[in-house]
Amino acid sequence: MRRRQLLVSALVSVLVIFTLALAACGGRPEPTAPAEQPAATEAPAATEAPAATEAPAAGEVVTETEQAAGAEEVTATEEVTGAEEVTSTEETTSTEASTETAAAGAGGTIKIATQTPLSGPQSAVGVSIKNGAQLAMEQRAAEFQELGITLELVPFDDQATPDIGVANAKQIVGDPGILCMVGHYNSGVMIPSMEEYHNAGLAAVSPANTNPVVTERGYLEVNRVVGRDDIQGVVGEQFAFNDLGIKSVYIIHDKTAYGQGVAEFFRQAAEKDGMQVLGFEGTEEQANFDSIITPILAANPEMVYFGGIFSQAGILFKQAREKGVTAVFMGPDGLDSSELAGLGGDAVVGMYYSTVAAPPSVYPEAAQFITDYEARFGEQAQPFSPQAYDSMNICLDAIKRGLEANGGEIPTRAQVTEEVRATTDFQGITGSVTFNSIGDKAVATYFVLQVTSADPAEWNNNELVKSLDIEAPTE
Ligand code: ABU
Repeated sequence: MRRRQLLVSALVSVLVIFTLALAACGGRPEPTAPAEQPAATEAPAATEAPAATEAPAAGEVVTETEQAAGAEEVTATEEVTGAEEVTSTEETTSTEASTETAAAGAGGTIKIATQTPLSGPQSAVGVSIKNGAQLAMEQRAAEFQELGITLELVPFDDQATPDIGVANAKQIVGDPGILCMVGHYNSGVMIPSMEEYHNAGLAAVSPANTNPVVTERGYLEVNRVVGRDDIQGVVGEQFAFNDLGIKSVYIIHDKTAYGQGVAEFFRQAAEKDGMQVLGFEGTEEQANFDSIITPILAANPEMVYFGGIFSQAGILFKQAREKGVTAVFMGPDGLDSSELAGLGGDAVVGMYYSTVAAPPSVYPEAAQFITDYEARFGEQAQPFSPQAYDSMNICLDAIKRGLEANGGEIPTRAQVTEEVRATTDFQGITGSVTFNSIGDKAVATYFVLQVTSADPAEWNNNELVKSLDIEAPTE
């Protein structure tokens, strides 16, 4: 018995040494198995912000670039105008990429869903995300047709509302023809919806969600091509403290998982640096911010930081300036939309925002996308649309690898999920994507930009003042 124990112990030691040696050699970690499924009631409410924990240190800074000159100039065309009208939980009729019929005897139809706000105040970005994904699919329709596969886009409107996102997600996973999902825009919608994707084994690639929880549940199905708020919040604070010399801040957030979450990360970093946090308030107000602005005026901070989305921020900042708030304004990537300039006007000129998206002009490989997008949709792409283009191509590449492995037979969801997570050195228009063991982009770029014009058509010409490549944590 004792001999057997010694033998087992020796075998375990050899295995551990072998595993450590493999890791030391830089071997790509195996995808994490899905974590134990929490009961549906355990999924946090979308409006519930993550508990404040110690501000995590940003991962290793791979490269840091100070931008002396402004972003590359792009030709401005029309401003994005409003949303497509669709029913909240019904599939819209987007078959632009699927008009051709599959060749006789060939594989059939493969569907990919999108979920974003296609109506409501956040629809400018939501529609552009859907359009970016659609453009990628349309551009590859012929390639798949040659394999006998008709591609079909199935866009859903989550209205930036958690319950609608979940209801849509149930429909999405209920359609066995859907093999991948590109979305959401709002982390607060993705977090409850991803329980459905996870339960159904459906791969999801987010072009925009930055809340850490999105990947921290360790679901094999859930991935994102952008950075995380535990890093973004710290990047924003360090820019404010170190580069702008800000010593006091008043923080407002929108009470969502995203907005409150990133505001908490900013606050924790500020407190660590000794910056005075003169206020930390949440509000769901959309129109009249008097009750928020009065205490800001009394506190007289050097900076007002808003954790939330452009549709609320533009109005808040405009009213704050009108009421006499002279502080520097700042916020995270939820502010990254030309709609912020449209709503905020001169009040937002000169303000700063961090983002994980950056203008398409920052990415040399996105030049053709910019042209194609404007030709196809008659307006400029919004932030996160290029990321949606890349997310769709990651789904399509994974499906194609599955088709090849199956000798042309349509792959299962499980195969597509494994193939998406195995994405390594994908060369997208927003850079190279390798997913780490929990589905984060292994190294993501974080940008700080300054708004240069009140003209929404000039949004993509905002001045890039800083960019940092930072490795994501893996747990
Ligand atoms: N990261 C920008 C969109 C907001 C969110 O993640 O909820």
